[in-house]
Amino acid sequence: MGKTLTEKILEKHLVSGAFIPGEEIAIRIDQTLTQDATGTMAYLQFEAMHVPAVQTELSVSYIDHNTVQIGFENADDHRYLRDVARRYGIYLSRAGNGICHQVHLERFGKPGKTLIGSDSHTPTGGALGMIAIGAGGLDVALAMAGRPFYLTCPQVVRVELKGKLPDFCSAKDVILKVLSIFTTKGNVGQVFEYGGPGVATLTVPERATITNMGAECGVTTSIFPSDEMTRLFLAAQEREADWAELKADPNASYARTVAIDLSSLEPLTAKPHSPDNIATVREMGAIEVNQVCIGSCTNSSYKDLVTVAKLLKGKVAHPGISFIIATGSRQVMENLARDGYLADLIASGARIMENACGFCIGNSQSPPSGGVSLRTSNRNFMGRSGTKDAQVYLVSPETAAAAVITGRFTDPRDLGIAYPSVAMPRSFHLDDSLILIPPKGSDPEVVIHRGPNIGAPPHNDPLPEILAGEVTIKVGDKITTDHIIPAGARMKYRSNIPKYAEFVFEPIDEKFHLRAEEIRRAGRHNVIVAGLSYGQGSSREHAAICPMYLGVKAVIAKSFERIHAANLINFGILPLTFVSEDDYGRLDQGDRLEIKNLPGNLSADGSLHVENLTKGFTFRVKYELTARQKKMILAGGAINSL
Ligand code: MIC
Ligand code: SF4
Repeated sequence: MGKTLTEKILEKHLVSGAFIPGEEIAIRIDQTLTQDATGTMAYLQFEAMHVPAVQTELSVSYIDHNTVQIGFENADDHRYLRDVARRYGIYLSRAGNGICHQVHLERFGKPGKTLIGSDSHTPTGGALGMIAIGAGGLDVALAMAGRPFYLTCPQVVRVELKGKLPDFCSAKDVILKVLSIFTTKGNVGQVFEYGGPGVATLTVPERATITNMGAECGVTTSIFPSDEMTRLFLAAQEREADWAELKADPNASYARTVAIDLSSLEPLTAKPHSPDNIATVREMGAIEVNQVCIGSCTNSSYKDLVTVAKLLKGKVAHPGISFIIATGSRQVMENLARDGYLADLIASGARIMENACGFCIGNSQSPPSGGVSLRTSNRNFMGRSGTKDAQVYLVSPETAAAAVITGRFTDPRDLGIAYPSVAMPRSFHLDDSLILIPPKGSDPEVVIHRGPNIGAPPHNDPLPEILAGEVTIKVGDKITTDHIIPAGARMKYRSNIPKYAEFVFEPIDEKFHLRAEEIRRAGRHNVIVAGLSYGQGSSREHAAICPMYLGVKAVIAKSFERIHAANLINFGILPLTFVSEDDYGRLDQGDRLEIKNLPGNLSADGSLHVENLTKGFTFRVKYELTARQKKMILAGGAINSL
């Protein structure tokens, strides 16, 4: 039997276990990436491991998320990250150089390598034929310390692409189609491996849009073969030597195959408030639009922006539209400038932002109250834009440009203009001067500056004998990490857990932290009850650390998303699932719950009895924990168990 590309790369990196889907494996990690919003905590944890220098082939620290500096906090984080990078042998991509995923694709990703990153969109690197996985900061810190990365061996799903994209349809429409098929839940433990004749028609940046948003499906990662297109992209980056041809065997077998005919696609959108709420742009009618944001790590390649520049040439943004552009990297921005397209975009009324996450994470450019915002980014969760009642739609750059012209939702095919086909350049103008290369190994002389907002990672106690719990909050399905611990304006507290913890569940229930403190003071443990797919979205481990800090010991959900479940375990919080989902309906906020003899019961058969003391009934929950994870949970988290 032949092998999938996923299996080939994972097998080459296996440290323990075998390629048996569903079983735990450990793999060697070649490359890591962090970004500033998750990186500070990751490096604080790395420092606590007392390893003299990073043990990977390459580790890169990016400053791209918290680049709006209102107050000293973010600037202090940037300075800390610069010092830590030099001290421990980490490359530093300075603020202004671009978004981690785009820059990593351009300058560092390599076919056949493994990459983990403390950001859920790390799978963007799969566009180059590498296994690139999003993880919590602690897992990345462990990889930098030379330890393997543990994951559930994935099932490989083949997405077979046929045909060729029609005019005015682009990679965003492909991944929105994928999201309409797979949705944002139920794909945990899978890898989407792209294949078929349609693959050859897509450039690496287009593939990157697709692998990037695979994160919205909740898969472990997505991957494309490394082929002639990959070679051309790497050659354009003067990195042809990094290229190798990689593909699945023709007789490889897959858990499932889904075919998509690119030729039959039409412009799509993800309606508020979920990336899988898909409709055609035509179906939307002529809804009035207030804001258009083009950029983010999903759609801000050179080709994306040149297409927009060409569509808008000679036109000015409709008076009703605030038109925002945030390019993915300094390289893209500089090439647009050198080729004259930046001038065209400025002439069309674009408000040019930094090469950074910016609007995507809601730390700037929030839309007006109740406003409609069309964005080329990857997430439209409620409130993420910074405006609670805004209506955010995810669209392709082509559809975004059409709305800039008309002020309304418009199918770009109805603009009545010819589609500007844009080829990927044979070579990009390259300038890595904003990447600081560290000295080989470590430099113990470097003084690490820490501002007053940077605290040590918090301590957790071992798991108690008896969980004397109270349901602090009961939430529904598809709760994202943006609900659990918001980003945007709150993100500057990432390095200050006591302060950041005040915002746990802020978008749903501002009083959560007060209740949690009260329950903890009363000597009880906080328990969160949730529906399906708990912890979607961002990889931020703060969605586990801050609840841990507030005394949360267990989350009982119908199901969990992968990165969040791993983060909960890393920080000593039990992820439990209902044996019978009906029991979800029988629980309410305030119910007292008890689980007896936790250490003893955890080592048994994978299920636990929970007594509802308030209502007088018992129900069963299950857990899927390996021996390694049980040890970690019992110790109160990974740091304690180390
Ligand atoms: C996101 O897109 O939600 C983020 C902000 O990039 C997060 C990381 C973070 O919360 O810092 C992610 O995707 O993991
Ligand atoms: Fe940044 Fe948005 Fe990409 Fe997250 S999804 S890395 S916030 S651009």
